[in-house]
Amino acid sequence: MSAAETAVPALTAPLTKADFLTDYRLAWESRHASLAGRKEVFMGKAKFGIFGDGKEVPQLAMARAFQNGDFRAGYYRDQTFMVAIGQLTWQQYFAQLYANPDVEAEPATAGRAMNGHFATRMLDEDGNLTNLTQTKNSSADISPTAGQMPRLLGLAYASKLFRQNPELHQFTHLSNNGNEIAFGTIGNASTSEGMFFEALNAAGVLQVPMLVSVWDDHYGISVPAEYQTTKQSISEIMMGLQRDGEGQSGFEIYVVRGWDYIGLVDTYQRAAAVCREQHVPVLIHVTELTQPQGHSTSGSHERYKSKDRLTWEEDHDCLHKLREWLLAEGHATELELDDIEKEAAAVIKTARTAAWAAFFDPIKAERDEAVALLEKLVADTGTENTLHEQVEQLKTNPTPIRADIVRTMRRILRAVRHEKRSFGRRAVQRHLEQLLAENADRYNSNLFSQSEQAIGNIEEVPATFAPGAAQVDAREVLQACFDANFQRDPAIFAIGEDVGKIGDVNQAFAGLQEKFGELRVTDTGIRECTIIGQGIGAALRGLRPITEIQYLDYLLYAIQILSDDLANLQYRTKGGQKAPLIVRTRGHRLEGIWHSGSPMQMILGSIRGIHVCVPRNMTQAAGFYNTLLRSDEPALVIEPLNGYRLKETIPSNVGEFTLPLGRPEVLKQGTDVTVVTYGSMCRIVLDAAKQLAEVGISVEVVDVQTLLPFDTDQLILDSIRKTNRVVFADEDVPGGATAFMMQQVLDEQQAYRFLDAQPRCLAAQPHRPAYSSDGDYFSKPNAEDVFDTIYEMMSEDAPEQFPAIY
Ligand SMILES: Cc1ncc(C[n+]2csc(CCOP(=O)(O)OP(=O)(O)O)c2C)c(N)n1
Ligand SMILES: [Mg+2]
Repeated sequence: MSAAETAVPALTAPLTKADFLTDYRLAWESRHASLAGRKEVFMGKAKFGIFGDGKEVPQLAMARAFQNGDFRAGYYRDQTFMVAIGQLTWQQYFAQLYANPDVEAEPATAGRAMNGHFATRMLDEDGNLTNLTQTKNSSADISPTAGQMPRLLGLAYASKLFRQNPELHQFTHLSNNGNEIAFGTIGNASTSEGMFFEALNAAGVLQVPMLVSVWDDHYGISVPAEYQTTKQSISEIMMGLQRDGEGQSGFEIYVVRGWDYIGLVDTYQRAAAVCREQHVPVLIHVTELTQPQGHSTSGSHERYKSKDRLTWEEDHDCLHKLREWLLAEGHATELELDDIEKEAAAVIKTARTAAWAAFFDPIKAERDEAVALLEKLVADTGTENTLHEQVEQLKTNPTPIRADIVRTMRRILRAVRHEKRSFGRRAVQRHLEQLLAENADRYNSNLFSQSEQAIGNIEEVPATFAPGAAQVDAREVLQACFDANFQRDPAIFAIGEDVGKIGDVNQAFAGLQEKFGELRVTDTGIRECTIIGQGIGAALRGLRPITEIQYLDYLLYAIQILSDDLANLQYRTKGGQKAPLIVRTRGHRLEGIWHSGSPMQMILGSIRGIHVCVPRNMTQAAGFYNTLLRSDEPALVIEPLNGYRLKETIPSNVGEFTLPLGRPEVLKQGTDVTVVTYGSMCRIVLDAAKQLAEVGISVEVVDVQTLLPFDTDQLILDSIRKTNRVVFADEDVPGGATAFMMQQVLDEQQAYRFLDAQPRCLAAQPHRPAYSSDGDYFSKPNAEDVFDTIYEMMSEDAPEQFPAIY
């Protein structure tokens, strides 16, 4: 049933009986996989399970509309779809349930995400994108409900750019003229999230080929639609998005029952045609779905569903309905269908057994190898029985995990620490090191790119300055940098609030929309979360977005998606996907509670996997953009908000020079105290250093330049070796990024060994900064604060030379 009539015809080549039976078979394989999966969890072979039972039939219909080059951004119910498009095998499905960390066995996440988190591998062995037009693609799922929606918008937006921007037509491995649909799936209850509404509205504004299916089973865990959705119907309340007719902007909205096989197939064919050909976003509300086994293995739905509801679900189970229909239409006999169901069960049993063996046999072999080495060691040492006991325990453990092996080895090595370093002891130690390295690869690798374009591989090109080069407003340095990069690489585009027509609120893009067109430099609605998602999705598809968050304070609206999606994309796919998104924002210091925040610890704590650049001026910022736009890693660049109108000298190679990440710069040499700082604070600290010089104190000022990565060559340590005193200064709250820097320097770099004085942290007040220049002075660290802090340190050492001021 279509809520709006479209001119697009129904399926041209009708499905045959063989197609019906193929679908029926797959539906039952999927059902048996769900049933078996739950049992595996209850038998203790997996820790948690969430399955796609009750959602099989609509996914078969969706798969029939999904073509090579298309993308999915969905959630944990989509196993039937993933198998139907040939991007998941049942053995891989069980490998994920068991958390097999072998990427060959579990290509979606290498055991890192829990089960039901689907993804295809989009990178080759060198970390480069494969030909995405020849495969069916799924972006990597995340658990936060509706978290797939921002990325989905970006996947769809890329099609619009590929179709409408002729400069992109050369990238034939990325797109076929923008014909790709981004298919989204979401549960009914998850549509209550703000991200859902934000993404749908944005898709309507942008007119992008985004096809969203809502799997509506009336529940979100135990909470029914009465508590989730106005009028209990997402399609009804979204009807205002419905376009008025062909050529008008808006959505097409369809409602179809989840057990109506033919209705579903027809709907998806019509919906996909209009979406693909006309780039009209589509919402398909799939109603009357069920959850035969309840939400997940964490509970049973009998606790919260009425008897009537349970009976209704039994009657409306999409598999039972499909069977009824096949029989009623005479497409199959009872016997044929019984056979298919039985064969499906056997297929799942085989897949499950093979997946378990592939998961468990290597662990057992590892265990046996470790036991052999440990037995030798224990025999050598002839120590107490407890050691024998520990080895015996490991040896006879029927379900060992890798932690058991490593734990036992570490404890036994600990116990024999007084013994002589025998051959056996050395062998265990060596083996332990090897196991730790293997497990680090399994569980701690691929946070960053491993490719040729990894940030550390970008060639360093120093800035050059023509003699007598003009001093310009700092924003013009950025403008020239972006101009050069936009000319160099047609895949680069910038979006954000006020970025297009006026060239951003500080005019670093001024004139660039006129020059490069509206598709390259583009205004967006006020919607930080989906601005980031628009960038993530487009970057996944090989484009090079710069997404702008107007002020650092508003990054809070986007931090969730940066953290949950972008930051761990490489990690959660073990190098299977990448999204080299650059997030541009400005902050630290200007005016008032919501325009001068510097919540750096919030950022550092939540987006590991994304680089964080904190340039002190626009030339440094330009250097970072030049580096990042040549790399394939995501980054956040925080420009100093009070720096756009200061004068800077424009480098003659403004679009070419690159700044390495993780390398601090000594802004002023000194011998008494090292001050470690960044961003707008650099100027304040330099000012204080000048004043301190007047009283005979020599300050070395170090700009860290990037917080992530942080001083990879330990240059700060060199400074502290010389001064033996250190102050960490910034504008975050106390215990914020100053604490981070202190940990990096004292703990990681072990600078405590060279300190003659207590290290100090100088941060802002613990509240948001107040408005006005006085508000700034009394809320943020100022030059006098820096002066006093450093003077006090010196006074402690030499009170006669530096008598107390106060
Ligand atoms: C942001 C967030 N809040 C809560 C959860 C826990 N949670 C997981 S699934 C779920 C219910 C989702 O229901 P629905 O969207 O209807 O999907 P269904 O499971 O019914 O298919 C909840 C609350 C979560 N994963 N993310
Ligand atoms: Mg639901």
